[in-house]
Amino acid sequence: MFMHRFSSQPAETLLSDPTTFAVVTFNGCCEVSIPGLIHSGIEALPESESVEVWQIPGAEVQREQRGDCYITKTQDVLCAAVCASATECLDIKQAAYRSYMQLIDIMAETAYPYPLRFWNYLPHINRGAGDREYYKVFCEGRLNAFSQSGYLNEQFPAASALGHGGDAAVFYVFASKQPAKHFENPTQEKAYHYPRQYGKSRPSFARATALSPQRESTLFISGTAAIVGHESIHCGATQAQVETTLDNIRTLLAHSGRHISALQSFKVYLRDAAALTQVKNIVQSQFPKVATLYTRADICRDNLLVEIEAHCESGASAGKQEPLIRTKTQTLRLQ
Ligand code: 3EB
Repeated sequence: MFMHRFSSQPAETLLSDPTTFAVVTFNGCCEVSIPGLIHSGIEALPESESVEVWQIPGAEVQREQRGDCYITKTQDVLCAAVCASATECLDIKQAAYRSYMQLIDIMAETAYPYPLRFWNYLPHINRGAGDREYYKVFCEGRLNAFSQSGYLNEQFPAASALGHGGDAAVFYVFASKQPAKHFENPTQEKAYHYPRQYGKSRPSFARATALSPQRESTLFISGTAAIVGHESIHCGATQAQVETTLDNIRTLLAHSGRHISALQSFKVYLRDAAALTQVKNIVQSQFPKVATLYTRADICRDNLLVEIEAHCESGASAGKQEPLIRTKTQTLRLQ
């Protein structure tokens, strides 16, 4: 249903196309002020495109503003985005709660009540110690909003949560008129069951979310990192973290019944820009056909160096099946 690609065209040109569902920029600016256009706050790395485009072939989107929220609708899906200012972000628990309540209210009002995927781009995500670490406090506000709105753990959708160098936050959601289907990774603890050491409130997301059964070919894969069980592994080792992350994505694809050839795009978030060449070499050699955007971002645990999110569509290209290739790390782990 979605066509996800990266581009260097001006946002206005992309938005003038009625099939353009959302345009997300990666130029360090963090703002939403036009429906359909989201400035993430994250920066693309050199030689990467600076814009991502979500299009829905055949659709005629409607764009509108509702209060602080900027929305795009088709017959089936909604995109809603909201920004929290630098001042609001001083209390990230409240800012996350308020922003999520706004997005959830819009989903209810417009009758797209089933979230498919959230993106959370936050300032200074690793600031603070113990339970006061910024990301953990964000998780408290997010869970409060979900709980108060009646969402159960099993209804949380796919998500990404990354940090940038700015001081505001942007939150956006893709939601559906039809119930979605959520998946977990059998080699990872469910995020909403992580042990207490990761904060007062557990992270509220699923490892992947598919559109309703009729449209199951679309799969949103959450930000994925070198986490096995609930623990970060290979801390300090970029190459091993990237390999484990890619293995986690393969496991999730297999578990959700998707073939590798369904992978349409990757977005790679790197804590250290200097690791770009090394990471690119690994990703390109393992997935030469997947369109990939490389960005500089802080990962929500300070011991993680890389996070990768993915989008899958199995349509026209689904017939071109390639053999499943297992990497050394995955083979070792499966023993
Ligand atoms: C993890 O697996 C790594 O809090 O929304 C990945 C995807 C991560 C989404 C979120 C966090 C989130 O726990 C971090």
